[in-house]
Amino acid sequence: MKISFCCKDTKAEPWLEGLHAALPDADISVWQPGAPQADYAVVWAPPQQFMDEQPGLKALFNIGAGVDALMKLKLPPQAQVVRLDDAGMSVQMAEYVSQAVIRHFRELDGYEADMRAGTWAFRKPRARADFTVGVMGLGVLGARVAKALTVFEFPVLGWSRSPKTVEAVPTLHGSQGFAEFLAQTRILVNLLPLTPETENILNRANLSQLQRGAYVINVARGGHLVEEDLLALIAEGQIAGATLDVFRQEPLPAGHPFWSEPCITLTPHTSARTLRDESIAQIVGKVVAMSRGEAVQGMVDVQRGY
Ligand code: NDP
Ligand code: OXD
Repeated sequence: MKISFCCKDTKAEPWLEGLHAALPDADISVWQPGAPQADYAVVWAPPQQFMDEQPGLKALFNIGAGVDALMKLKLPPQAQVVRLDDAGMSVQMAEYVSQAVIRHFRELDGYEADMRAGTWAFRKPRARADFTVGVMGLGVLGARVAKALTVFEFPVLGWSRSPKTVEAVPTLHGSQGFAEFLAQTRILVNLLPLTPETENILNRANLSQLQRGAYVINVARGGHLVEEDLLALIAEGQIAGATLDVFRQEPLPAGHPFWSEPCITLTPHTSARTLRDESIAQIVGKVVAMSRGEAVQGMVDVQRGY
């Protein structure tokens, strides 16, 4: 079995070591232009040339949950696309989003600023019931985040494309449920995949339907958010602020207005990192299963785009 590794911005050696250790009989190497045909590929944002030169690939294992970069390419005709299916990401996402929700709800940025200024002062406790958290996307990550927030007794509401059941979380779905979802939401968490249907979904028209003073947490993709609309809505007071982990251009360019907007908390696409050991174990398990003709979890529907 031949496996090709083609992952942008990823140190290859430890991945190759881990894959070799688990699959000692496989021929595993970093892809170079002109390399021989592989059976399977481990990829992150590969170039089109890779796809063009590897028409015989049986499966592409994406070392992330989001496959939007892959969906922009013309893929080998028979290749199945397999995403990371949690692999240690959902607990990270649950802790990141919970801290962002709690930090906003408990006004911790304000307290920190007060204390730094030498001011010992109290703010009136806010009513949890007024802070419904709306989670867009109830997949592997969104469902875990929604459940985690119920532990802190926030009212949580979920929204997905098709009807979904998440324990203790009321849900809405589709375009028919979207207006009601937005109207009830005070803290909006985006965990949708980036597809033609969801691109720019965090725009003026939709964000204006949130409760006044709403807060936005975008941990999915920068392409979901119309950045100038968010900045304008913050200036107008419709949106109180945001926590943003993902951006249209990454790294966020110097001089971008987000750097200096005090109501926006920024992190560098780090809310749920790919964990190498967990990911290698998952990919190896799936390579073995697929080579035996068995079904695996985390198959991407290329038509749907996620
Ligand atoms: P999943 O594919 O498991 O879930 C996607 C969810 O979004 C599903 O509930 C799906 O609905 C819903 N959805 C898709 N399209 C629409 C639509 N048009 N309208 C309404 N709902 C829709 O994805 P994950 O939970 O694993 O990951 C979500 C995203 O998080 C990834 O695509 C990636 O972009 C991002 N991510 C970011 C990371 C970071 O570090 N910032 C790390 C990892 C992922 P249905 O259930 O009906 O199919
Ligand atoms: C992912 C990511 O999609 O890291 O896994 O953003």
